[in-house]
Amino acid sequence: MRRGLWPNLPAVLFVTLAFWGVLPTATVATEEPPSEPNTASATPIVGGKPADIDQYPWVVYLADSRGEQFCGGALIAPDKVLTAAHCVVDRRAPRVSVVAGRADKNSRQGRVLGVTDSWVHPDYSTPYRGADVAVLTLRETTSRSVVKLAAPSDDGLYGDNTEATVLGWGARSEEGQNSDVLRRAMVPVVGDAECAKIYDRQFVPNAMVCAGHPDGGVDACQGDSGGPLVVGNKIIGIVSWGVGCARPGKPGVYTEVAAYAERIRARF
Ligand code: 4AZ
Repeated sequence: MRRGLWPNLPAVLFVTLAFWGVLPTATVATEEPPSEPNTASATPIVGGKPADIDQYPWVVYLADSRGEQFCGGALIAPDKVLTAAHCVVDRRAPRVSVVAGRADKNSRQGRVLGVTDSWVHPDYSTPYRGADVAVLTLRETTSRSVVKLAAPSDDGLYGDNTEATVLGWGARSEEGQNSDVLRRAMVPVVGDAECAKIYDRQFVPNAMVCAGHPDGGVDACQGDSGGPLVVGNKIIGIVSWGVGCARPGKPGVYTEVAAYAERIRARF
């Protein structure tokens, strides 16, 4: 039997590091306590439904060295995964793995893929300044299909009220635990002018895009970070931050993929 604190130190460090990836957004989620009961917390991502991974074969999750899911991602090339910078900035590449083709975390479906490199956008500092984008390189290539990146010419996909789909294994309510199964939800894009009114200087229009219903109820939440926001067969956003989850008047904020498409593609 081991005694004393010292043998437990690696475990303490591990837990600290494990939580670090979600802390920046989680902090904001609790910054402003709900002023009234959160109607969204009772609904089942928040307000979504289970998704068929065969319909979204490129959606993946990131797992820590214990195999625990902590973020989402998307295959954008046979050996590249797009995710949020805040998911991986404090984790070294070999400690993160990518799980592809596994809708149910308790199953052994799909594959666990090693990560050899993690590129974080050089302008990234916190999610509220933009550039919340990272590209992981896989040890092996996959034969799964990939999702296309929205490009600057895809303006139309970012129009007010465009119906987008967000996917993830994150929490189903603000204080809830991550979901065991992949979920999806439809959220309308909220125009830059409107979102700037809501989030003031924390919203950077040329780096971020917002999505959510005015009445709340449907949203990405903790654990969904890094996951995709898609329109048709294109990824237009990466789950980045928000104030709580699914609160009325507080849309989710996503990295604007089109704004970073060139830098992302340079990693292929
Ligand atoms: C998070 O903590 C998080 N409602 C992600 C998305 C949103 C809030 C929090 C958006 O990872």
